[in-house]
Amino acid sequence: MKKVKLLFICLTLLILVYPVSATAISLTGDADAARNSRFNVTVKVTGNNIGAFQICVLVPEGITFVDASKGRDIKDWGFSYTWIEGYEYYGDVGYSGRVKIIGLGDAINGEREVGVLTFVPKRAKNFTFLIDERNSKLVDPNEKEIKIDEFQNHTIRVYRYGDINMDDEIDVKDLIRLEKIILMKEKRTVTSDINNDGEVNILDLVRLIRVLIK
Ligand SMILES: [Ca+2]
Ligand SMILES: [Ca+2]
Repeated sequence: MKKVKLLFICLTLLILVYPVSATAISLTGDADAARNSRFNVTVKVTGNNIGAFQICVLVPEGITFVDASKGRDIKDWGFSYTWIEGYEYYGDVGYSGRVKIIGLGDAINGEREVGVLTFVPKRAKNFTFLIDERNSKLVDPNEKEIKIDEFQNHTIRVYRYGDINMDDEIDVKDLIRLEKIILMKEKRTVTSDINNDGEVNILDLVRLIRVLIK
C-alpha cells in the first residue's frame, strides 16, 4: 500500500514539474491605444523542446510597423518586414504587411516570450493581428517539425485623442473627464495626452475645447 502511495506522489510531482501543455504561438499586448501612439504586441511560444522558430505576423492595413526586439532568453534572433503586394484579405479585413521573426532557443520548455513588435496606428478602430499559420513553424533541436495545436491572435482597440472616456464620441463628457484627470481626481486614459507631449495638463484641455467648438 505504501508503495502505491509513493508511486502516486512521484507521478503527481512529475506532472507538476513537466506540465503537459498544448503547443501554441500566441500574440498578446496592449488592449487599447490612441491614434498615432506606439503600442506593443508580444509574441510567445508554448511547448516542449522547441529548438528554433519562424513566426510570421500579419499587420492590419492602417497600422505602421516601427521595430521589433528580441524576447528574453532567446539565443539568436532576426526579423524582417515585407509589404504584401496589394492587400491580403481574411474575411473583410485587409493586411498590408508581414513581420517575420526567426530565432534559436535553448530547447524552450513551457511558455517563452520570443519577440516584441512595436507599431503605430493611423486611425481609430479595432485592429486584429493574425499569425500567418502557413508560414509559421516550430522545430525541435534536431530540426524535426513540431505540430502547433493553437494560434492565438490579438485585437487592439484604437481610440482618437480627445475621446477621453473612450466611448467612441468626442463630446462634453470628455471635457468633464479630462478636467478630473488634470485635477488628479481620476486616472489618465491612453487618449488624455491630446497634444502628445507626455503630460496631461491645461494645454490638452485647450486643445479639446478647440475640437469641441468646431
Ligand atoms: Ca468620449
Ligand atoms: Ca499633453
